[in-house]
Amino acid sequence: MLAGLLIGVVTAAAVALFFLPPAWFPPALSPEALLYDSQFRLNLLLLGPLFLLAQGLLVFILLRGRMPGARRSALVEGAAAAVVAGIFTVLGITGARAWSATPSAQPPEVIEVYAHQFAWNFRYPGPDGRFGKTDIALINDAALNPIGLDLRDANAADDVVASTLRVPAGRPVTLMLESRDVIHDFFVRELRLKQDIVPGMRIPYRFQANRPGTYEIACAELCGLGHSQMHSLLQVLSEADYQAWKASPRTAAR
Ligand SMILES: [Cu+2]
Repeated sequence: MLAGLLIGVVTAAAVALFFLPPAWFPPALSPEALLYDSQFRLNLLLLGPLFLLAQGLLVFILLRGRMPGARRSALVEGAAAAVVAGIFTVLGITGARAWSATPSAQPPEVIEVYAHQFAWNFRYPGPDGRFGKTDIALINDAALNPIGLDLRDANAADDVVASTLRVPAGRPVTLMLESRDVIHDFFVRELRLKQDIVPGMRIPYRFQANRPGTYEIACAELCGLGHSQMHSLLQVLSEADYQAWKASPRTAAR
């Protein structure tokens, strides 16, 4: 009896959270984020009623107690399993489509993202369009070389390393995500993106931000004592502002 009432209250509270405005997502920033939002709504539409039905039945059965002489029905159980399998197949196919959709064929702006305990750095290739060499032995935070840029390499001379991520609005960007120590996670709410960054791997993420503005980048993987301090900013600039920033001296990047 008590368990039934408790489950009823918890279910009602969980459903109420979806209707309170502060708990909802901030406006989407990219076409990819809009796709993920529609996938999320589809999940909610298909699974929400099923969740309520299952919880309602559970509460009903707990309040009513065991019925003498009740028997299992293989037909009902089989039908329920088939409905659930059908729903998950549909969600699997539509979800895979939303995740792999590439809205633009334009070549992307490539920016490297370096995560470490407990800061973010972003590298741009500079006017030559080429990333210079890096060497783990050259990493030196005190000398303002957090990514180990090898300045003996000609391609590295014009590379820009910044602590704020600036991207142009309205055209595709590919981030190459790397970590120099432990697992971190690149999280921007407006992009609907949470991507783990695994040491030893270069993980690409392609997106297109369509609305100029400033958005928070947070680390979403508990990565040590300073984890809560590990955040930065994503600045989406108009094309003119982005080109002006790129043309400015490299000290402006800091
Ligand atoms: Cu982190």
